Amino acid sequence: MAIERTLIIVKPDAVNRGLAGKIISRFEEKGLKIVGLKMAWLTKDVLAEHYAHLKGKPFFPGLVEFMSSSPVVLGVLEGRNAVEVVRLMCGVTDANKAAAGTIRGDFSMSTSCNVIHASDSLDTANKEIARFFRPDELFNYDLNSLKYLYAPDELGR
Ligand code: FUP
Repeated sequence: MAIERTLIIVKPDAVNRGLAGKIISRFEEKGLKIVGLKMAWLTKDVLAEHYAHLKGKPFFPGLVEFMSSSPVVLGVLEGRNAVEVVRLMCGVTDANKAAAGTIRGDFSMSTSCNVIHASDSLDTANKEIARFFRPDELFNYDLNSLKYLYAPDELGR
């Protein structure tokens, strides 16, 4: 299994309900590495591109309206099999059917206001990351928890 990168969007409902930190924490606790993180107010144009596969659905105009109603938090997460892992952590689209313990299952009762977006395949992830992040907004670094839990002298170095 390869190390992958995937895109998440903490949606306007989650940002406005004060859940952004909690949701991002879940991914950190799981062991996914944050390699990109920012806040942005998405335009209707970029959302039309992002949700192009849903154009023509009756809920499409409402979806674009909702997603552009406030700033969102965008993240790129890295880890082993990250695309599938993050999708499993999010749960199914209809939050009422999402399993307890998933992010949608725990934080939403809606199909539309379902708190989080996550890329659905590696191919989509690559396109979505490029859509929302410039290369210089993504960071290559080693997760080194020990180094940041203690000062060098506390480790006897
Ligand atoms: P998902 O991959 O789980 O985010 O689901 P989709 O790509 O099928 O849908 C994208 C977004 O469209 C959902 F997150 C919410 C919205 N949507 C609705 O509002 N109503 C629906 O019936 C289906 C999707």
